[in-house]
Amino acid sequence: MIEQAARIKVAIQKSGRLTDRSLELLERCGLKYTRGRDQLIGYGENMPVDVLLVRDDDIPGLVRDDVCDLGVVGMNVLEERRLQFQAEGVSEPFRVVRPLDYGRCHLAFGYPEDGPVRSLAELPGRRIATSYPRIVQDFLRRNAIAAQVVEFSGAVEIAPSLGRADVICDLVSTGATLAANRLREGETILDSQAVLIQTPREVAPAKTEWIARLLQRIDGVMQVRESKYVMMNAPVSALAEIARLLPGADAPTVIPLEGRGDKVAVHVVCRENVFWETLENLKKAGASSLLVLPVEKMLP
Ligand code: PRT
Ligand code: ZN
Repeated sequence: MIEQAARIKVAIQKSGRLTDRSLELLERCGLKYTRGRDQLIGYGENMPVDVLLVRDDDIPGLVRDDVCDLGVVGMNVLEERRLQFQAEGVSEPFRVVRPLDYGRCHLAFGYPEDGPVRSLAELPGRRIATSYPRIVQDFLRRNAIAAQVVEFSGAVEIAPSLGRADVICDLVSTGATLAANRLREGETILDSQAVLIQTPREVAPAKTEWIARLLQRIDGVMQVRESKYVMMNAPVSALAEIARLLPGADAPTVIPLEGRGDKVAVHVVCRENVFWETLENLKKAGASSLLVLPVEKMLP
């Protein structure tokens, strides 16, 4: 049993849009855990890492207060909290250590299709409904727009039809919600994705090494997501063209083929997806017996 003080606590969303991908990320980093009866903590069995399952809005505060060492949260929630902490005089409550490339969305204005506001120029004097009052206020201040922010905790998109606001500023992913509420998407004020945050304060030395290992594994997981291992046979004369055709390929391994004259086997890791078009072009360049395999793990 590893002593309690040396255990790393990672906060992730308990149930919502980021939950599955966040758990999957930790599992792909090798973490096996058992969930306690209260379901709020997953205890790591094979690593000194415990997972706290909480509301996403609580995650920045848990990291700021050092209840958790790491947390996974959307940039939108993080930025809203950062502005709040800033107003309270807390300068660096947390540090963004990795963008995680999921949970992508953006915070954008939504203008009623038949309303008078069509762009930022017509915002002065209007009411803006949003769940992100600080981000919107900050945007208005930086752009010297005098408009009123009306805070909504949910269902922001119906505020204009209820007569509670003239426009909205809300998260958009596909745009379907805006369209269903007869709102036209306007300017984006924040691009968001899930990010890993860490406390900026020094952690116990016993934790430092495991945090570093976890970050390295996360890098590995992110890298292999799109990576492919490509194998083929090819004439030596085609090697330069093959290297040009393969996207994001590291230095290929070239292996002589017994008794096949100038033909060699080429093995290469591509850091991007390999499409049919690429394989067809490789074949045209002289390659044969092409094989594309997914990469399971990678440690640079
Ligand atoms: O209970 P808890 O507080 O933990 O969850 P929550 O309800 O606050 O958050 P949740 O699970 O809805 O979202 C978690 C995070 O996912 C957000 O903070 C964002 O970082 C990210 N995310 C990604 C989104 C969306 N895409 C998204 N589309 N969060 C919300 N939406 C909503 C948006 O508010 C709007 O109502 O989906 C609607 C728009 O979607 P489209 O596809 O119609 O454009
Ligand atoms: Zn929330």
